[in-house]
Amino acid sequence: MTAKQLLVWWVCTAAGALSANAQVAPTVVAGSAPAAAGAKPQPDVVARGLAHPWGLTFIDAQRLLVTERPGRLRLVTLTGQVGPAIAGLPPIHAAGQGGLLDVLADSQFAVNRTLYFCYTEPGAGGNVSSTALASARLSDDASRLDNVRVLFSQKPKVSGNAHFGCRIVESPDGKLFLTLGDRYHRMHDAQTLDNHHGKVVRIHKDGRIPPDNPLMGQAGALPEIWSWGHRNVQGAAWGPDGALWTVEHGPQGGDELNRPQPGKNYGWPVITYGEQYGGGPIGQGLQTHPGMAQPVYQWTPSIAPSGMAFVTSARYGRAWQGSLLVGALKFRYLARLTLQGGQVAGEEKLLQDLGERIRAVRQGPDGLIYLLTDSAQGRLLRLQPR
Ligand SMILES: [Ca+2]
Repeated sequence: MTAKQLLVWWVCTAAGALSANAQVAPTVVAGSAPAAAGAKPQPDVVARGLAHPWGLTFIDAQRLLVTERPGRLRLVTLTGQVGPAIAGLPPIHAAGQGGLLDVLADSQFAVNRTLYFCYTEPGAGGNVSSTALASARLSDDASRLDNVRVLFSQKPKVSGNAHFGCRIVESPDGKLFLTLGDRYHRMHDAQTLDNHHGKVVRIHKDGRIPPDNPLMGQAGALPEIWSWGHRNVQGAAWGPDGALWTVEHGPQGGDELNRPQPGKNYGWPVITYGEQYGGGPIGQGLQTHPGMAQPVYQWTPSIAPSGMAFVTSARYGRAWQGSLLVGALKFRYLARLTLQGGQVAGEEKLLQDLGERIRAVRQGPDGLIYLLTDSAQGRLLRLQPR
């Protein structure tokens, strides 16, 4: 990578938008329009003062857990109280894009107080790391984590502080999906199955490997793998269609929305709609190849998608129900994708006036959408229907 490419990469993936990147195309509204024209939902601030918040999960109707990338987990209430750092996290390698990343309450949290979190796990000697997924029990007073157990560690641990992926999804049958990045300088690993770079993996809640995983028993393949050929998957959600959906960062262009199916290859870095930072083809410059799945949708230029959530509630009217919301870091907006027959029928750009990097998107128990903004003074926002 040349110095120019490195600079462009840094601007696009880490440092956020400079003025050149902040220019956005006019709003395009296709497919179904919001219920009342000119009455888009508006954000209100629930909590502020969060240091690079990355993930959130509700534990009851009024309280949620929020991660801060530097390595803290906090209890936040809908009345705006931000609690002290919860004790008991394992060692975390917080550098670059790494740190404490996603958190997810178990679907049975009300009875088992179990949560899952993923983070950058340091390796021996401190100069290598990889993404790990752990479970824990939140103490009754919510002050500490008990019974912390590492369920999965991405292999191998390598140097570098980029492309950790790291969204957690629980499927309705009680399995955990974890999305993983290609670690940037190991992008070719995404096409080989003896490692976890550029993969989506699926495990049981106790770390065991489901016997129906697609590569179970295949010589030379790691059995946790669900799908591969991904780049940096920072968004994931279970869809109302009963399938996993993900978003991943492309290089310069070619950010993707995928619906990862078991045992399928999503192409990176053999096929991509993006190019090298600073220009030039990646590999042979292919966009299609036999045996490699196409994305459902792609963004060129890159928006840098992170969190995502489906709107399943009726709080925003019929036009929004079933929409997929995707937070954009680089272009600083919230994308609302309308889906028809499993395809994207239109994209509406929301919250452009806010000018914030949208890191996480979740629907709360009240059916409203909650967002985290990524900055040193990050905020928890709630989208209010109009
Ligand atoms: Ca792809």
